[in-house]
Parts: sequence; structure tokens; C-alpha cells
Amino acid sequence: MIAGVGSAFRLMGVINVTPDSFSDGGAFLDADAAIGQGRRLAAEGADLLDVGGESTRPGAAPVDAGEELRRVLPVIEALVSDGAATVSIDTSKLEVARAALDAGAGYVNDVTAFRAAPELAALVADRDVECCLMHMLGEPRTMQADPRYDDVVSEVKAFLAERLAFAVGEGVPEERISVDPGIGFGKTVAHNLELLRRLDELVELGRPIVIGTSRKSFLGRITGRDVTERMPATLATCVIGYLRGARTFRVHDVAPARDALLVTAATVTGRWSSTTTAS
Ligand code: HH2
Repeated sequence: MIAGVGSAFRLMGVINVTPDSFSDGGAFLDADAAIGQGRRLAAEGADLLDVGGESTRPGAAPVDAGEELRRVLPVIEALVSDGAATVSIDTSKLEVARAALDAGAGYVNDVTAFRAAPELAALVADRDVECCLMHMLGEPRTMQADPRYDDVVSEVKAFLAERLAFAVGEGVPEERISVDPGIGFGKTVAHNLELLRRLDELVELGRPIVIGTSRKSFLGRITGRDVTERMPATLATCVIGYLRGARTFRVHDVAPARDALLVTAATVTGRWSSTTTAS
């Protein structure tokens, strides 16, 4: 157990209301399908439902704010009214985040860490919601073209420290901020593995760590599995991430991640609560 890190974890279920996301593009573009997926993930144990209307995969087509809002708003409204989980908006656009928060979202997940729209920080501060600041090298279109670091962990850490200071300077209370190394965002397989292996160094930032490894291509590179077959590999990264101090897990498959992490946390802490009478 890492000093200063509580044992509890949160699961963030992914809902991509997009035609082109890397693992489920098109499956939930229809609002009813996305709402159904959100309800399923909440029933499986998601604490957060991360709704996104623009893919960040390398080479994805940019989407304007109007189209992004048209995709996500009906989904956010329905999931907020269910009240089963906190709704997160996965966006880098001020206008989209504002409308999502107006509709009752309680979390802003910005893969640019307030670089694309610095005004997002003041909005998050004003609305008193949580946010996640993620590291990305470059921008989605080109980020996988030969990414280089001298020391990936210390560079990601320095970046996150700077973005954390920016957000706090804009009035976001520190306790509402999580940080994320941005697995797969301008990183080679070796960079991703090193970040997971040395994740405990990011714990020193003093903020909860989010990781998003779910179904990502580095897992396919290691296992030879297609994107639809990467759930077991994803679980391995959740377990190692937990052991190294991550406490929020952004996943497409909530039920298996919940089970893996409940058993991991119970083993590490020696504490658990029985939820059924299963023998
Ligand atoms: N990964 C993706 C999108 N948003 N947010 C955080 N905080 N961390 C991540 O690792 C992260 C993220 C990419 O995954 P996905 O949403 O499934 O794909 P796409 O961007 O193609 O829609």
C-alpha cells in the first residue's frame, strides 16, 4: 500500500456518442443506445459516466461544438435525471462543458488539461464541480508520430504539476482535481508501460490518479488481440494501476473491472464487505 493513498476506488464508465471512437465507434451514436449503455454501466457499478461526443483517437475528424452538443446533451440529460451516477463530460470545449454542466453534469474530463480552452478552469471553479487534467503530448491528429521523452514519468509529472497549479490559480479547489498520465496519448508501448510501472511517482503530486487504459492499442500490441478482445488485458492494467496508486479507472467494461478491483483492494487492505451470500 502506498502511503497517503486511500483504498477506495472509483469506476468511470465510458460512453462514446461518436461514429469513430477507436473501440466502439458508432455503437452508441444514437442517443437511446448511449443512454441504455449509461444505464447498464451505472447498474454494473460505475460511479461516474463519462460522456464524450468527439473521438480523440489518432487521426479522428474534429467536431464542432454544435455537433458535439447535439450528440451528448440528450444523453447527459437522461443520465442526470436517472441520478444513478455522477455524469462527466469528456470535452475540451468551453461551450460544450458549460451546456453539460447546465444540464447537471458534475465532472469535467478534459484531455487537454485546460490548454485548449483555459477559460474552462474558471467555469469548473465557478460551478464547484470535479475535473480531471490529463497529459497529452501534442494533439490527437499527430500525437502518435514518433513521441519522444528523456524521462516520460518525470516529464508527465512536471506537466501535471504545472496544470494543477494553473487550475488552482484559476480558483479550482485542489480537492476537486484529479490527474491522469494520458495512457496512449503521445506515447509508445514502452512509455505506457513505464508510466504504469512508475505510477507511484505521480502519487507524489498529492491528487487522485485516473487511468484510462481500457482496450487501448498498446494492449493489442502486447497480446495480439483485436480491440473487442482486450478486456482481460485491461483488467491487468487496472490491478497494477491500483497497486501503484491509481484510484479512478476509466473503462468500457465496468462489471469485470469492479470485480478485479474489489478483490485487489480487499487483498491489499485485508478489509472487504460481503455483498452477497455466494459461496
Ligand atoms: N482516453 C480516451 C478518452 N478520454 N480521458 C481520460 N481522462 N483518460 C484517458 O485515458 C482517456 C480519456 C480515449 O478512449 P475512448 O474514449 O474510448 O476513445 P475515443 O477517444 O476514440 O472516443
